[in-house]
Amino acid sequence: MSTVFVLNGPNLNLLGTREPAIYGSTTLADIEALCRAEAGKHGLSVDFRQSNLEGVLVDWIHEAGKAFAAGTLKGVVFNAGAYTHTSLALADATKATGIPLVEVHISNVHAREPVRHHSFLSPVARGIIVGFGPLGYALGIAALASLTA
Ligand code: CA2
Repeated sequence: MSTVFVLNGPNLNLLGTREPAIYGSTTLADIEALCRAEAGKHGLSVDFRQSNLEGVLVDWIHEAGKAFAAGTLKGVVFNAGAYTHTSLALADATKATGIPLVEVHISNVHAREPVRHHSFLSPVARGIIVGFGPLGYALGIAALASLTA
C-alpha cells in the first residue's frame, strides 16, 4: 500500500488547547484521525508526525524523498507552522528530494500579519491549501491521491 507522510511543525501539538479563535478546538489527534479516514478512502496509509525541531523536519523530508524514490510514498502533506515563513532549509530539502508536497495551513495566512504572507515552501510545493481549517489536511491527501504515478 502506498503511504502519505503528514508532517506537522512547531507548536501544532498545542492545537485544541490554546487560541481557539484562530485555530479552532480540533486537536492534532483529531486531525490524525481525519487524515487516516481520508487516506483510507483512497487506499493509502498515513505516517503522521509532529516535531518542534527544524532539523528533525528536514530529516523527515529526506526520509520521504527516499520512500518516494523507492515507490512507496505518494507524497507529503506538510504544515510547517512558523517554519513556513523562516526556513530555507526545509525548502532546500523539499526541492532536493523532488517529492510532491502539499503545503497546508489551518488558518488563512494571507488574512493575518504580513510576516505570514511569505512562504519559503510555496515555490517548491506541488500545491497549497490555506484557510479551510483541519479540512485542509484531508484536501491535501485527496490531491496527492489524484496525482498519477
Ligand atoms: O495556520 C496554520 O496552520 C499555521 O501553519 C499555524 C502556525 C503559524 O505559525 C502559521 O503562520 C500558520 C502556528 C501553529 C501553532 O499552533 C498553535 C495552536 C494552538 C495554540 C498555539 C499555537
